[in-house]
Amino acid sequence: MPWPSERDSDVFDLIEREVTRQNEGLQLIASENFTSPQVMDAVGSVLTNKYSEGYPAKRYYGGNEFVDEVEDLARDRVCALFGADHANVQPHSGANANLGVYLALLDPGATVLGLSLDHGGHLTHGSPVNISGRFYDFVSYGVTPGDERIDLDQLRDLALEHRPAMIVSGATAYPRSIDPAPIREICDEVGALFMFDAAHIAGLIAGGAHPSPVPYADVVTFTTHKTLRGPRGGCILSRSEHAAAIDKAVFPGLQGGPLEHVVAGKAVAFREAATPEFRDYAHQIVANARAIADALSADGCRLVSGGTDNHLVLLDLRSISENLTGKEAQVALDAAGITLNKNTVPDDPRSPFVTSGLRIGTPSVTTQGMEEPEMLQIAELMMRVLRSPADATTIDEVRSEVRTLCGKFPVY
Ligand code: DSN
Repeated sequence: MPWPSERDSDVFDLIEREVTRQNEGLQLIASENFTSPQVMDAVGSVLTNKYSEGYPAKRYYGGNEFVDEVEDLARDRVCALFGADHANVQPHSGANANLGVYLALLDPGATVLGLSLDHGGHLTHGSPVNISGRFYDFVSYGVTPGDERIDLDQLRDLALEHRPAMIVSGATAYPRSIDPAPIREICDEVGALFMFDAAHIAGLIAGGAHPSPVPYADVVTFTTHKTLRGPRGGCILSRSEHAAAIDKAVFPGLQGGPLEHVVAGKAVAFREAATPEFRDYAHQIVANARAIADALSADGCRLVSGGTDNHLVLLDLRSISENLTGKEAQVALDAAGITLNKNTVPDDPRSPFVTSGLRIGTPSVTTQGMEEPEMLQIAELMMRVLRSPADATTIDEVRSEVRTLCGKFPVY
């Protein structure tokens, strides 16, 4: 074989160190998870060698008989999992899934409503620094100042005023359930299409721990690697009348050759997500988030919206100390082996690089098998660091306790 026999230790030593980091620390980033060995086998397979532009039975190159079956399996499994008419499993990412929908269903410059980024939305929901905000005319809606839930009155008022072609629902930092029914009503009232970005909660929906938007929305997009626990990638579900336009937008409109090794990993993950064990898992993610929320609240912390219904908690650090920023807290917790991300809170006076909040997610620790007692311990460990973020002794002590806790729940 022409391949080098010498191991590329530059790369593989770093991967080994990352394995250790994932095993020995607490992974609380709400958009991450630990995918299964079978998903990783599929993603590491020879399917990476194949070009397969097009769709099953309609490819540009030969040799796709097995790839076609893999992609058909992925499409059939995800349609069955969510009760959808049609699926496109080729988007390389959630951002591409969203862009594919916009390309398929909107004219350039069309008016769209999306949740504002600092109220929990996503860059692809119209941020001016994203292609969505540059090519379409997005108008932002937000959460109420009182209970910090999506402000449906404001959403309706904006819809009546701007008559958008589409309303985008879904979030990346919103700790509450999103009821799709009233949003469908607003869409119908103003003649807008309804896109639901379920990236964060796809696994909760699959497991019955969050209401499904599929019966209400024209299109549902999601990433496959968050609560759904599959490989890194995107997916679009749609009603049949949008299927052809969406397929054409993803390829050849937006992407070239699909990553069929990743599509195979998605197929594996969709089967895993259809099991009774996954249902239990999805509900435990929520129970664990609630346990952390309750513990932090009991310790005097202010949580955005007062708690959680899903996989994440948004902690307003100003309730611990006025001067404590998300940036400082993230660095101190990471040093203690607790990895999560700084996050803006609604109407945050600080920039997204500094922030006043932290986003805490439970998908990964729940995959490890941790339950409510461990969540109480995690909340207590976090609070010790957050009360003394500059204290090296505290950070060392917490780091050692984190390693001991994680040692009881090995991942890889
Ligand atoms: N980066 C993802 C998240 O953390 O929510 C969104 O794209």
